[in-house]
This record gives sequence, structure tokens and C-alpha cells, in this order.
Amino acid sequence: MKLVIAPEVQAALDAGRPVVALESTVISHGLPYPHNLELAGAMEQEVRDSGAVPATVGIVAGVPTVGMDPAAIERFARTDSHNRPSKVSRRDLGYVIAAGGDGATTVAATMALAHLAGVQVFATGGIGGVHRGARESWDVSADLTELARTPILVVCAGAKAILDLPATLEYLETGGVPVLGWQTHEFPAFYSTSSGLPVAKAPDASFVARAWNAHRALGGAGMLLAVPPPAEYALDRATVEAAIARALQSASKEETHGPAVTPFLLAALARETAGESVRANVALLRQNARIAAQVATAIAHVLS
Ligand code: PSU
Ligand code: MN
Repeated sequence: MKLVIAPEVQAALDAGRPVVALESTVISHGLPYPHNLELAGAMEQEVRDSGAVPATVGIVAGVPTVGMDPAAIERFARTDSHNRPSKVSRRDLGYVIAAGGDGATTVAATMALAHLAGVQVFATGGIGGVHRGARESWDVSADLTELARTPILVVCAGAKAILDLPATLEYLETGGVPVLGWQTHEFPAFYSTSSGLPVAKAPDASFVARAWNAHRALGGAGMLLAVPPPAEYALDRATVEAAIARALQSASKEETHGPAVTPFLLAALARETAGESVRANVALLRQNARIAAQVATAIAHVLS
């Protein structure tokens, strides 16, 4: 299988300099155009400004790519319902590569490709998790099983608020996936800072680097660093919950299933909150890119 690693990314990896992977599903399915295109550029810039090299990951015309070029990123962003790269989770990688199409990688698929390239740190918004009603639907994101098997440190704002957060944390514990809170004892709820669920607190990037290295030395795989959204953009938890309840209702009315559920709910939530959820999403993604670069830098220092 051919794997393309951008020359700048390869050079950084060879020299032991920090690299941060970024996913492409959030570009093609997570945010509306043009917010998604601006965001993709802004995340790469945040990583650079903090001294690391960004590597946006996706399947470009059938080729798994770590470090997509601006033209490919723009193609993934300029989409509508008739023309959209497929959403590629771990199970879909082989198919999309064989078919030769464009594929936007989820957290799970991005982790798989980033690890293959030798990248250790990855910044995203919210991971997938256990869906509400999973007892009936069995809808548990492959992001969770990937975290249990692939050694990547994922910097996120927790799991998407549309999920069952307590069940998601239970699942991560079962998989041996550490969940650290960035300067907080509370698991963030993506759009809002508080979920009421406790996690272990990481005070700074060098602490995260040491915890990561110890976890890896002990045979652990994935790890989560959960960063609360910036306070000035965070939404009130009760408002978000009410909007989610309405979004879930329309999802069940329209009988949305499978991979379509997450994009459907995110779009419904954007409508329900008059775009406030999109502003919060963009702000937290940029912040996560910045903190991921600091952590990748700390890991590179500990190793050298
Ligand atoms: N969080 C967001 N926007 C997104 C996603 C997460 O704010 O678009 C994407 C990520 O790529 C994540 C995926 O891996 O949704 C999870 O989808 P599913 O629940 O179908 O596994
Ligand atoms: Mn799912």
C-alpha cells in the first residue's frame, strides 16, 4: 500500500521535531463551508505558531496521505450533498483505497494513518463515543476501539455532547485509555466546560508528556487529553441539552442511521443554536491545535 507523507512532515519526523496530525472528517462533514475551509487553515497555522508541523490526514484519490496539500484540503471543504468525500472510519480505509476515491478520515482512521507515519499527537474537536440509546442501536464509535489499540495521544474537547458521556468514559476505562483533563478535574462536554464527570488533572504540557511516555512504556495504546472549550465561546450546558433533545427528536423522525447520525446531529444543533455551536466548535478546534503542538513539543524534548 502506498502512503504519502508530505516532505515537510517527513523531515520533521526524521529530525525528532514535533508533528501534530489533524483529521479531515471535521472539514468535510463536521462544519459548513466556508467555516470548514477557514478552520482547516487556521488549525494548521495554530500548530505552526506553536512550533510544530501540521499534518492533515485523509485519503486523496485513493492514496492515504499524512500532510494533505492546500488544494486537496480545499477540495474536501468545497462540498455539498451531491459531492462529498466519503466519511472513512477504520473499517472503510481498505475499501476507499481500493476504489480510488476521496475519503475524509474520522478520529479512528486518522489515528491509524498517523501512527503508520510515526506521528504521536493528534488534535481534533470531539471524539465519537457511545451514542444515547446505544442499548438498542449498538451505536458505539470505532474511535473508542481505535483508542484502545493504536498509540496516539488525542487532544480533544471530550466526546461530542450529543453522546452518552458517562457510558463513553466507562468504555474508555475498559479499553485502558487514560483520560486527562487539561488544567481541570472535570471532563469537558465539548460545547460546554462542565459535564459533572471527574477525570485526572494534567497541569501542563510537560506533565502530559511524562504521563504519555510512561503509558507507552507500559504497553498502553491511545490516550486522551480533554481540553475545556475557551470560556468566552463555551455554551451553557442547559441550553445545549435542550437543543440536543430537539436534534435527537428530528434524527429519529427522519430515521437517520449509521455514519450519517453524527453529521446530522451536528447540523441540527447548528440550526438550533443559531450558529453558536459552530462558533464554539471552531474556537475549541483552534485551541486544541495549539495545545496539541505544545504537548508534541514537550514530548520531543523529553525524548531528546
Ligand atoms: N466531532 C465534531 N465534528 C465531527 C466529528 C467529531 O465536532 O465531524 C467526527 C470525527 O471525525 C469523529 C466522527 O471521529 O465524527 C465520529 O463519527 P461516528 O460517531 O460515526 O463514529
Ligand atoms: Mn456510529
